[in-house]
This record gives sequence, C-alpha cells and structure tokens, in this order.
Amino acid sequence: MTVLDVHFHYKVDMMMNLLLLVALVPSAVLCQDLEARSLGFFTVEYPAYTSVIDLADTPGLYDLFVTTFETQPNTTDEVYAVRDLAARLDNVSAITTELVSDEILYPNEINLVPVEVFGTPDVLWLASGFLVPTKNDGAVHLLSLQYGVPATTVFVTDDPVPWFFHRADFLDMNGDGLIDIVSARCNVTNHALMWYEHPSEGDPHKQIWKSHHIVDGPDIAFRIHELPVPDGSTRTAIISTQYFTQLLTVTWTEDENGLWNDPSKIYQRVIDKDRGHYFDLELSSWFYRIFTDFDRRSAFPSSDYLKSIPGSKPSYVKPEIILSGDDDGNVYLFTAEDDKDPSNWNYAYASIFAAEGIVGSVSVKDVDGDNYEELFIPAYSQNELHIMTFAP
Ligand SMILES: *[C@@H]1O[C@H](CO)[C@@H](O)[C@H](O)[C@H]1NC(C)=O
Ligand SMILES: *[C@@H]1O[C@H](CO)[C@@H](O)[C@H](O)[C@H]1NC(C)=O
Ligand SMILES: *[C@@H]1O[C@H](CO)[C@@H](O)[C@H](O)[C@H]1NC(C)=O
Ligand SMILES: [Ca+2]
Ligand SMILES: [Ca+2]
Repeated sequence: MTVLDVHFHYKVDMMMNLLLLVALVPSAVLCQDLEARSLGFFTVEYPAYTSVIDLADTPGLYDLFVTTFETQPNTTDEVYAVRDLAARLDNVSAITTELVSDEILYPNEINLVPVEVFGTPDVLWLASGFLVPTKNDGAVHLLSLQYGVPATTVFVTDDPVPWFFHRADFLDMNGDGLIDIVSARCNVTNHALMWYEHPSEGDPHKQIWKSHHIVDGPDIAFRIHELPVPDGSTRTAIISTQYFTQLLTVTWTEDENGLWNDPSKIYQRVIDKDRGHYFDLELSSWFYRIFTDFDRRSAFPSSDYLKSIPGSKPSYVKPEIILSGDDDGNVYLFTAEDDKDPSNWNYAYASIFAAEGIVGSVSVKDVDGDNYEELFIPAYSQNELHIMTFAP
C-alpha cells in the first residue's frame, strides 16, 4: 500500500505557489483511543458508493444513499435510500431500503447538489458509467427528490460518445450567475476535465447542458479548492488525481474575474508523479493526503476511497482519516503519529473492518448527535451494508 504525504509549497511556476499547508492550530489535548465497534449490518445487493445526507424536508435527520452496480452486462442497477438513520441504529439488521432509482446504469458517486444551484433543495447529483459493456455510456444525472421516489433521471450531457463519470462539483464557470457543473469524463484512452453550462432558459432539469472542455488528463476524481497565493489573494483551482495517466495535477484560471471560458487563461501543472494510479483526494486548508491504488486483485471497482473524519477529535491538530481499501477488503483508520509536530506528517494505520472481497466508499457521520461518528461501510462482495460507531 502506498500512502503519499505531500505538504508545503510546491512551486508550480513563476505565477503561483501552491501553499497547501497554511496554518496549524496548536492543541494541548492528549491522545485518546479511538475504537470503532459494530452495530450490525443489513442486506443490499452490491453496495458501492455511500453518502449520508441531511435533506431539507427532514432537517436534522440523516439519510443514507447507496449506489449499487453489477459488473455483468445487460443487468440493471439500483440506488437506494435509508431514511432517518438515527432512529434505526438500535436494530440495524431490521433496516429495509427504499428504491430511489433503477434507471441509471453503473451509478458511481452520489451526493447533494448545493441549494444555491437551483434555488430548490433536495436535488441529488449522481455520476455514472464504467468499463462494463452496456454500462459504459455514463452521464452526470440530477435526481430531484421533490419529483417523487423513485426519482426520474434528468440531465444528459451533449457528449456524442460514451464516457464514464465518477464525481461532480458546482461552480459558476462563465460568470453568468448560474452555477455550472464541473466533472471529469473518461474512457480508457481519453480523459478530460469538463464543465457543463447551466441552461439560461427553461427548466434546467429537462435540458441538455452544453459541454465545455477545460484540459485533458483528469479522469475520475478531483476537488475544487481556493488556493492562497503569495500576494494574499486566492485562485480557484481544480486538483485532480489522474488515474489512467498516473499524475497529480492542478488546473486553475488566471482570468481576473476567475472565469473559465477563455482557454488561453487556463493553466495546468503536474504536482506529483511516479506513484502509480492516483485515485482520490481530500483537501483541507492546511494539508492533504492522496491515496493511490494498491493491491489490485480484481478489476472492479478499481481503487481506493477515502474520507476524513474531522469531527472525531475536535481538539486535534491533524484529522483522522478513514480509507477504504477497495479490493483489499479492509477499512483503515489512519491516525497521526504526532498531532502537534508540524514536521512529522507520518500516520499510523490499522484495519478496523475486514470484508470478504471488495469494500466500497465509506461514509462517516455522527447521525444520532452523541458526538461520536458512525461509519457506513458497503461490503460490496458480501451484499451487506455494515454500520459501526466510535461511541464506547
Ligand atoms: C445485451 O442484450 C441485448 C439484447 O438482448 C443483446 O443483443 C446484447 O448482445 C447483449 N449484450 C451483452 C454484452 O451481453
Ligand atoms: C428488530 O426488528 C425485527 C423486525 O422488525 C424484530 O423482529 C425484532 O424484534 C427487532 N429487535 C429488537 C431488538 O428490537
Ligand atoms: C475514447 O474516446 C475517444 C474519443 O471519442 C475515442 O476516439 C476512443 O476510441 C475511445 N477509446 C475507447 C477505448 O473507447
Ligand atoms: Ca454559469
Ligand atoms: Ca453518533
């Protein structure tokens, strides 16, 4: 397993320093042991990606959304929800799921669209498609739960050929006041960071969003981040873990208004290379870790997933990290060797969950408000969704 720490300035070029470690908050609190214990599991066929979401129609109650996919061609795939998780933690084996969609083939990551994008709450985004024959024509979908459950799939891109999509994010790229979709699209040989233009007229849920190419390279995962630069201002940057081309890159605009529609103002630089398949990343204002693919024993799904758990020890300087080992079958808890030493960025890790076969993307959230995080672990090959808690 390769765990890569990158911290402090990467001098990207004359115009910009990437200052990824900007401040450390001192902490006087001593180490406490973090231990996760099982609350049980319930059955879901092929659970892959999970998200815990607080919908506006039930404020303060957390729901679990789970995407599932089969790697056999010509099968259908489903997205499920479990509503009001807190009420169900005392009888996990009795949990039943609600069907959200059975219309999307190979659904990958799912999450909430920020309310500002449409001015209406409870719209989910979902990115789909992968190598499986009959399931390789992916898209970024919008699911409005207000239209009812099962939700109707809406939004198609105008891309004329099949592409896979794994994540979406939201930013007004052309400055027209309408927030656009940013995504990476790929097939095995072609990869690009794209943005999709929020239609200025008509119902945006029922129209094609025009595609705009930003740069080649990004394929699966990326994060949008405001990067501080030496003159005290910031640049909106998109940091991408390029899986197929095995590079970690940053893309940004030097447009004075932060717009992305003039290609001559877009810059892209390699931050890191020679570490294998970069897969996913989490960013905070002061540090980041990138996890690369390891121990590939099976073809699908193909990599690591990670989530940081910033709330688990609030007075700590460096966050704990939960990492799914994907096809290595484990969920790992990473803890900093030394929370207070800014020169020591080593993390120790231990497996806190071992599955038979593949583990999908884990969600971490304190859903019952006792200040201890719960973990939602899709044991893909076992057709089980496990719940754990850090509560004693
Ligand atoms: C999927 O089903 C269609 C219609 O039955 C069939 O023509 C096609 O060959 C199948 N594709 C695969 C990859 O199994
Ligand atoms: C859990 O739910 C099942 C099914 O509803 C029920 O039979 C069982 O008694 C419940 N167990 C507890 C401990 O409440
Ligand atoms: C990927 O997409 C490009 C552009 O449409 C196409 O030329 C190429 O054949 C595709 N590659 C694969 C492996 O499908
Ligand atoms: Ca826009
Ligand atoms: Ca809790």
